[in-house]
Amino acid sequence: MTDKKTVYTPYKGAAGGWGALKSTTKHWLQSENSVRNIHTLLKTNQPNGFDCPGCAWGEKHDPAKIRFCENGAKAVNWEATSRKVDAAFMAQHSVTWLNTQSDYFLEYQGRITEPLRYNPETDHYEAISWQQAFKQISDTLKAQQDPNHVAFYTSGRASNEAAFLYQLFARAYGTNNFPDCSNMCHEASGYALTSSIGIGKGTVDIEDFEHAEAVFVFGQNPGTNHPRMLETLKEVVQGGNKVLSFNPLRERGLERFQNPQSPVEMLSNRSKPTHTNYFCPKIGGDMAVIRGMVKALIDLEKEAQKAGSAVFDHAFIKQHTQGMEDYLEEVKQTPWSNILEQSGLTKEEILYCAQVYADAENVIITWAMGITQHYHSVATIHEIVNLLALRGNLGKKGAGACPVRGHSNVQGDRTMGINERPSAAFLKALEEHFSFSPPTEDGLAVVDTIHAMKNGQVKVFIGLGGNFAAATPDTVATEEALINCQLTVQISTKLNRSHLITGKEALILPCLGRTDIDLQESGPQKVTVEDSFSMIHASSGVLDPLSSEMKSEPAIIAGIAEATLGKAPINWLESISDYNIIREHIAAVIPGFKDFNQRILQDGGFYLGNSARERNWNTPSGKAIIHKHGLPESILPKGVKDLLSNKTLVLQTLRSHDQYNTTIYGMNDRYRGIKNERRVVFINPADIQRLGFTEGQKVTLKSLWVDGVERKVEGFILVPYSIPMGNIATYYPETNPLVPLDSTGEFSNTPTSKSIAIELEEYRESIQVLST
Ligand SMILES: Nc1nc2c(c(=O)[nH]1)N[C@H]1C(S)=C(S)[C@@H](COP(=O)(O)OP(=O)(O)OC[C@H]3O[C@@H](n4cnc5c(=O)[nH]c(N)nc54)[C@H](O)[C@@H]3O)O[C@H]1N2
Ligand SMILES: Nc1nc2c(c(=O)[nH]1)N[C@H]1C(S)=C(S)[C@@H](COP(=O)(O)OP(=O)(O)OC[C@H]3O[C@@H](n4cnc5c(=O)[nH]c(N)nc54)[C@H](O)[C@@H]3O)O[C@H]1N2
Ligand SMILES: [Mo]
Repeated sequence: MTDKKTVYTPYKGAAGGWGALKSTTKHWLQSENSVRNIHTLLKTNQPNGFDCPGCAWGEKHDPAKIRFCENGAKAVNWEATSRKVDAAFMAQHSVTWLNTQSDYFLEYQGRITEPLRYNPETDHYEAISWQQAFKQISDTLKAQQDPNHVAFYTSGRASNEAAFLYQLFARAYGTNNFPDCSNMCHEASGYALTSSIGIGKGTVDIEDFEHAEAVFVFGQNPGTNHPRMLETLKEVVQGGNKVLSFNPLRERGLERFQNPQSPVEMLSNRSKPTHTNYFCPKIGGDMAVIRGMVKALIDLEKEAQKAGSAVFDHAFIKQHTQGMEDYLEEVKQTPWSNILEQSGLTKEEILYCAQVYADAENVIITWAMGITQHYHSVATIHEIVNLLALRGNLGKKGAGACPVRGHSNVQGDRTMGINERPSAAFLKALEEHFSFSPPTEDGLAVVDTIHAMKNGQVKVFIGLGGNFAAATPDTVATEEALINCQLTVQISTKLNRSHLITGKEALILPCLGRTDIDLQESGPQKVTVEDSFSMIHASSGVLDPLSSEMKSEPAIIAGIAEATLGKAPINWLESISDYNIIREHIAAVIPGFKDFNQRILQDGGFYLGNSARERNWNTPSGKAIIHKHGLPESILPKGVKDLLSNKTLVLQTLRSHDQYNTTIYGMNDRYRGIKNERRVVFINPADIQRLGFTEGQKVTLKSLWVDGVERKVEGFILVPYSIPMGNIATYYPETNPLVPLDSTGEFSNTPTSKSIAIELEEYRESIQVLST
C-alpha cells in the first residue's frame, strides 16, 4: 500500500502567486536554454512577438504588460528546448523500446529536428530527405482508389495559414475527412450555438467582462487551463460584481488568485478571490442547475408581474426568439425532485443563483470541458442559451455566451474550413475562387475516422500536429485502428505516442513551432491566429530553429500538395514564399477577412465580428431558436442503464496543473496537492468507506459499456477529495483506455470523457516470479 502523504498534501496557497513564480523558474531552467528563453518569454503575446501556444484566452490591449502566465511559460520553455530527437537518437532506441516509455519521457527527449521514416525491418526510425518523404506520401495518395481513403487530422495549434492550405489541399485531393481535436473538445458548443443563435462561437469580448454584473463559470478550471482568465474574474469580483463558479471539485485554482505581476500582492502574500460563490453540483448536473434556475425565474416573473414589473426581457423574447413558450412549459413540467436529484444542489442554492441572475443587468456565462464532454452537452448548452435569452443577455454590452476555447487556434482552424461538414456557402466560395469542384459529401470526424481505420475504409492518416493515439478515446481500439493503416504521417514538434503506434509505413515530419523564426524566400514570416473572442492577430517566432531540416507547417503542406497535385489549384510552393499570398486567398474566400494583410499590421489585431452579437440570427427563421430538451433520465449514456449498480461511480477525466493535453510537463498537480504521481483517483472519503476500500489503496478501474469488451486501467491510488459522492476524477490521457469509442455525445459525437460509468476493484500488484 502506498503512503498517501507522499502523494497528497492539500495546497493552502492561492492560484498564481509565489507557487507559480517558483514553477515558472524551474521550467525555465530545465529547458536548458534559459538565457535564450527569458528573451523568448518576454515576447509572448507582444505586438512583435508570438501568440502564446498555451490557451486561447484573449488579451486586453496594454503594451506595457508582461503577457504570459505560469502555464504559458511552461508551454514556451517546453517548445524552446535545446534537446534534439534526430536519426542518431532513433538509431539508439527501437520503436518497441520507446513505446514502453511514459508520455513524459517521450516529449522530454526534445524537438524533432529531421524527417524520419520508420523501418519495420530494424524497428527504428531512420533519416529520410524531404523530397523522398513528399514522394512517398504523394505516391501513396495517388495510388488510392478513393480520396476518402485518407483522413486529414488537425490539432488546434495550426495557424490560420497552415489550416487554410491544409483544407485546400485535402479538398482539391477530393475529401472532407477532417477529424480534428475540436471533435473531442468544443464540438458541442459549436453545434449548440449554431443551432440556436446561428454562429458557433462565443458572443463576448474581453471588454465585456468589465461591464458584466454577474459571471457564471461552468465546468472549467482556469487556474490551470486558462490562468490569465483568473485575473479577469478577480477584476469582476473587485468591481463589486458576482462570479458564481460551478464545479464538482473544489478547485483551489478557482478560489483565490495572487497576481505574480503585482508586487503588492506578492510581497504582502495577499491574494484576491476569483469568485463570490462556489457551488459543487454532481458531474453532469449543470443542465439540472440551469433548469432549476429557470424554474425559479418563472416564479420571480410571476411575482414581478403582480407588482407591475418584469424579470424577463419580453421585448427581446418577442422580437428575437422563437420557441420560448414551449420551452418554459417544459421547464414547468420538470419536477423539482428531478432537478435536485440530478444537480446535487439544494433548492436554496439554486434559488440563490436565480436571484443573482435576475438582479444582474448584464450576465456572461462561460464554460469549457466540464460542460462539453457529456452525452447531453448540446442540450446543456441550449439550456445556457435559453437562460441568457430570458433576460436578453445576448448581443448586449457586458453579457453573452463565452465558451472558453482550448488550443490556441482551434477556433481559427474551424474558421479556415477545417470541418468535416463544410457549409455550402464555404464550398461555393472555394469553387469560385480556385476553379475546382470541392467534394460536397460529409467527411469523417474523430470517432468515425477511428472506426473507418479499423475496418479498412481509411488507409492513410495524416496528422497536422497533435497526438491522435493518446488524445482519442478507447486507446486499445484507436491503436488497432492506426496500426491497420497503410501509411501514417505525423507533422510534429515533439516525440509522442502517435509516432510509435505506426501504420505499415510511417513518417515523422518535423515542423517549426510558434516560437521559431519562420524564414521563407521573401524573409521571416508571420502567421495569424484567432482567440476565444474572435480577435485575429499576427504571431512571429523569435528563435533561430534548432535545425535547418525543420520546415514550417505551410511549407510541409505545400511540399506534399505540390508532389501530389502539381500546381493545381494553386502554385503551392510560390504561395509559401510569402504568406501574404496565402492570406490574400483567405481574404477572397472567407467572410470577414477583407484587407487581411493590412489589418493584421495593427497592434492587437482585428475583430472578426459575430452576427449574434449584433442580434442577427443566422437561423432558418432569422430568430434565436429556443430549444427544449427533457432533463436526461440519467447523465450516463443510455447504453449503460442496465449495467448500473450501487457500486457504479461516474468518472470524469481532467488535466493536472503540469500537463498540456497529452504533453506531460511533470508529475505534480500543485493546486490539488498531488506530488510525483499521476495514477490517482479523486474520490469522496465516504465512497472509499462505503465501497470497503482504504485511503491510499491501489485499485483497478473498469468501465461499463454495452459491448461487453473489458476496458480497464490498473494500479491507481485512491485519494480522498472534496467531490460529490458517486463521482470520481482521474487524469487524462492515462484513463483514455476506459472511454468507450461509441460512448459519445448526442448531436456532437464527442467522446463522453467527463461521464464514464466505472467500477473499482482492489488491485493486486503482480508478483514477479522468476521462471529460471
Ligand atoms: N495548462 C494547460 N492549459 C490548457 C490545456 C492543458 O491541458 N493544460 N488544455 C487546453 C485545452 S485543449 C482545453 S479544451 C482547455 C480545457 O480546460 P478545462 O475545461 O478547464 O479542462 P479540464 O481539466 O478538462 O477541466 C474540466 C473542469 O471541469 C470540471 N468538471 C468536470 N465535469 C464537470 C461537470 O459535469 N460539471 C461541471 N460544472 N464541472 C465539471 C472539472 O472538475 C474541472 O475543473 O484548456 C486549454 N488550456
Ligand atoms: N479522456 C479525455 N480525452 C481527451 C480530453 C479530456 O478532457 N479527457 N480532452 C480532449 C481535448 S479538449 C483535446 S483538444 C484533445 C487534444 O488532442 P491533440 O491536440 O491531438 O493533442 P495534444 O496533446 O495537444 O498534442 C500534442 C502534440 O502536438 C505536437 N505539437 C505541439 N505543438 C505543435 C505545433 O506547433 N505544430 C505541430 N504540427 N505539432 C505540434 C507535439 O508533437 C505534441 O506531442 O484531447 C481530447 N482528449
Ligand atoms: Mo481542447
